[in-house]
Amino acid sequence: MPETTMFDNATQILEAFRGIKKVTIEEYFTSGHRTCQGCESALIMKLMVKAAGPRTIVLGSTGCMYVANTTYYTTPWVVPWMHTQLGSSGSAALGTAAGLKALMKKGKMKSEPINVIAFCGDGGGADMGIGAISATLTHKEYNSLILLYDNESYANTDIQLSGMTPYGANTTFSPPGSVHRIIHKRWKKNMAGMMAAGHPECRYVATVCGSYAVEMMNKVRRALSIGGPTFIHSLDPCPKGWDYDPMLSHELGELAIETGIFPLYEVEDGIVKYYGKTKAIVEGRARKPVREYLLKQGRFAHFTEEDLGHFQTKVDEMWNNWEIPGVIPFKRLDAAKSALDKK
Ligand SMILES: Cc1ncc(C[n+]2csc(CCOP(=O)(O)OP(=O)(O)O)c2C)c(N)n1
Ligand code: SF4
Ligand SMILES: [Mg+2]
Repeated sequence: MPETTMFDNATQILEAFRGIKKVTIEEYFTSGHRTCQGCESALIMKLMVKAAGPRTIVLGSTGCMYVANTTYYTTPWVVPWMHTQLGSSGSAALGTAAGLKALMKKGKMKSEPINVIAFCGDGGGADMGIGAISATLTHKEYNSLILLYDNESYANTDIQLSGMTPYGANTTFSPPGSVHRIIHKRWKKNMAGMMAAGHPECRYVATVCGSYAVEMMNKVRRALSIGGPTFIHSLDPCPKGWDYDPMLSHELGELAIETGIFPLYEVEDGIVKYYGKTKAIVEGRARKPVREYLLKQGRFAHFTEEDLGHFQTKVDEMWNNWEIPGVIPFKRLDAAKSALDKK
């Protein structure tokens, strides 16, 4: 069998869409799903596969984007799609990419670059499946994208807190009470920063938000065309878990970025590039107060001024003291020095 382009990790050529009018009209995630009204994770699925195009295999770990999307004989997926175990998005991505390569090498299927995307929720990806994702990001000989859709809870099983749930949020595992108002006191994991910092052979990591759809699709296109394993973290407002009117989904996504809570950036070959409104913040635009974001959501309705102040201080620290603001949490030299001086 002749050696083919697949063996040097050829990928599809997916140019960035230059503006909304240039976006292709074909849909590969269509009607037939049963997600909640205003579900941003469903929008992310639609944009993700639209950006990837028809020669794509999607693998999805258990969670809302599996259960609500493939209920008994119905599915919105037009491309081949497979469910995988809750903590297995990493192994599903790696195994599928390796399987395709082996089949092409043996001449059992036509040799062509096929996109492999595995998605996972925050519970499945940032908690249960983090080891497998990490392993996949070390295998530079296989092309795949892992997209973590972060609705900040184990939503499908009724909104339990995950390692990505924000400080103080009301979930079914952390209901505020009269004795203890704040039950969940841990700060959210920094998934994209962790994946970028810890995997030197992963060429591309990005954060995205569905409120900025064209930019989001272009990050997917970059991730799929650069070669090797890549990782994208998307923050997805969830009307059910966050407790707000579904019409606010888009606005909440914008506010997460404008308050600086969720910075938009990409790390390509070790170089950090901010984009969109995050870039404007880095260049000096004032961040909106976090209360504008938090108080629009029922899950923070129990917050007092003290709680809002604590949240704001933590976000300020991320911008003022981190080595790379919003990306790498090691203390900047001046911030570390003043912390030591205070001791
Ligand atoms: C090993 C395993 N443990 C528990 C479950 C039950 N379960 C199904 S979906 C789910 C929630 C997953 O949360 P997340 O990954 O954040 O996705 P979301 O539901 O929020 O979309 C859980 C706990 C399971 N399917 N498999
Ligand atoms: S619970 Fe949240 S993530 Fe799940 S389908 Fe509803 S809006 Fe989407
Ligand atoms: Mg979740």
